[in-house]
Amino acid sequence: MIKTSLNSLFLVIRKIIHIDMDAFYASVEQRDFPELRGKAIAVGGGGRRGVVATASYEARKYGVHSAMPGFKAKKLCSNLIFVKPRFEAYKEASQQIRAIFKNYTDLIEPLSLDEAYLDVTENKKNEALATVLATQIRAEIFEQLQLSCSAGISYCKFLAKIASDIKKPNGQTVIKPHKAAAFIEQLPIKKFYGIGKVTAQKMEAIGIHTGNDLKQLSELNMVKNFGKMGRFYYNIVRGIDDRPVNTERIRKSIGVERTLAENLTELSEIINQLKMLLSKFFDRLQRANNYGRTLTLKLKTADFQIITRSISKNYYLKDIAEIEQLALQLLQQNADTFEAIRLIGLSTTNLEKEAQAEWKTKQLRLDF
Ligand code: DCP
Ligand code: MG
Repeated sequence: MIKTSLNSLFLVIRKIIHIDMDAFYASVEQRDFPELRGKAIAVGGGGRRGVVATASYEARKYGVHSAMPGFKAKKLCSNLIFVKPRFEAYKEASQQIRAIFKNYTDLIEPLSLDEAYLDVTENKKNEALATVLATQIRAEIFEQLQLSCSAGISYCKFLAKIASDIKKPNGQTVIKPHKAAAFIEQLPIKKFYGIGKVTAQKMEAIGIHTGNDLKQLSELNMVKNFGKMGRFYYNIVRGIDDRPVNTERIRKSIGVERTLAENLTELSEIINQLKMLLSKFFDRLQRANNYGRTLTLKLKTADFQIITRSISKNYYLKDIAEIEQLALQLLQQNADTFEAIRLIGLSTTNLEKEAQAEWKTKQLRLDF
């Protein structure tokens, strides 16, 4: 009894939002080219063997969808307009939405250009209701980018992801913990994010069509039937998913490199280049306010061989004079391994912020 109540003291129910842009590429095109608005358009899919990347909702009414061959899409929808993709524009929009997410939380895990998980258990707005935050985020995205998106809100990634699809486009759905079991039980297997197409077919073949069907399998049977993933399925079908929101891939290295205008053979010239590179490198470290314990020198020889040499300390390298001395040491110790150099680079790994982030994740896990 005592143990249970102590545990519940530390139980943190997380609040996860999954945001997914609506008809992303197509919406960017319709935004930027008003003549395309309200029309059935497909991004990609042109040419003889093209495949549709995505279609506007107007085109989806005809059954046009992602990954469909262009000719088939045209058959379904004769007035379909094919538009060439402009990846730069999608990337820019993606960066803008991520900047908006940052106003709410630093715990952001992008899944692709147009979707991300946000852990808003603690958030920069001090707002207790994740649904309110989702509404605000969607409004802010629409105001700044004139693009709509949908949101799923729940206590875990699995449910948040599925929820964002329910009221698409331009809607949001919350799945509260006490509603999770019933929701998952009625969920068709093909909607389980994390169960691949092939596995889903295998499940259907043995009569598993819904969450409820899947739930009947023992853990042992799950593993027998579906291998390593079996345990994951066993858990998600019970609404158990502790996977943390993995903060935008934690940076593992910081570096700079430069391809030289001409191959350098003289050690003194290489040293000069290295010193110039060093100031740029140090500037980056300072701006990131992130320093590493390992320094690596990279050289590409005139015949395209890559030489890397590293040195590690048990403290973070924050002093430019020391970094210079170590870099020169790495260069001079290896001067007899090359004749001419065409590229030179400096990088650092075992970063301070990486270590801090790992520590934080471990702490968070302990709280469960
Ligand atoms: N995409 C692609 N090829 C696919 C699927 C998607 O190139 N087979 C691209 C185009 C989409 C973007 O990725 O615009 C995002 O994919 P989504 O699955 O989120 O689809 P959409 O955002 O287009 O539509 P939805 O409103 O259903 O999210
Ligand atoms: Mg999308």
